[in-house]
Amino acid sequence: MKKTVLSFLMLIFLGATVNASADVIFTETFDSGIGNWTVEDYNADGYTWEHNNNLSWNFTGGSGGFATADSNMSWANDWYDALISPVIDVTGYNKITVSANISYQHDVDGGYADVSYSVDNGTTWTPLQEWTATFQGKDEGPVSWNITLDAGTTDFMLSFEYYQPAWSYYEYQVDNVSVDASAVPVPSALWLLGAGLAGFAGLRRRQD
Ligand SMILES: [Ca+2]
Ligand SMILES: [Ca+2]
Repeated sequence: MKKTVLSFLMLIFLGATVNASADVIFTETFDSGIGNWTVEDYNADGYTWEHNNNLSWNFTGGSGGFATADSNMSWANDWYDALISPVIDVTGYNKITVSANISYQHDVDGGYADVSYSVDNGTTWTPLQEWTATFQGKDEGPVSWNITLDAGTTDFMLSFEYYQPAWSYYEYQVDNVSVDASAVPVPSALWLLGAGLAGFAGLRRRQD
């Protein structure tokens, strides 16, 4: 009896241990460029996301270089541009935590900065957050989002989109993007719980 209960508890403990670990599956500091991210110049005006290495202009709370969609740099009339991550392999994971340092300086003319993700190679996007007021990571700290993926999901992408309807001094900056992932906690814990209970029931039957 005691041995069975101990085995049961060990199974639960093993389940908890297996599921507690999270892997860092993607990081980007933008310190040496925008890496293998892609840019989408949706308004096709030739001005879009770029790398900036001027520390004194990094308002995200990050360090070194950063990615920016900077209305002031372009003198463009409007902005509609996205910074899109490479495809990140999430095979075997269903819990994702995305974190980033963000700075968005909102202009009186309107506009927004948003973050969204895709699990179908960029065909559809699910919003995580949209800012329509100034938010600066140097004051607010990094931002993070928890996502539960459907079983069988393999591809994960992030998009940082900037819309600005008129010329502005302001900009959307991104730094220190990180994706943490952990493996399928619920089904494995349930399986272990089931195995433990089955063993316990078997012992009870033998005792009867
Ligand atoms: Ca950086
Ligand atoms: Ca553009």
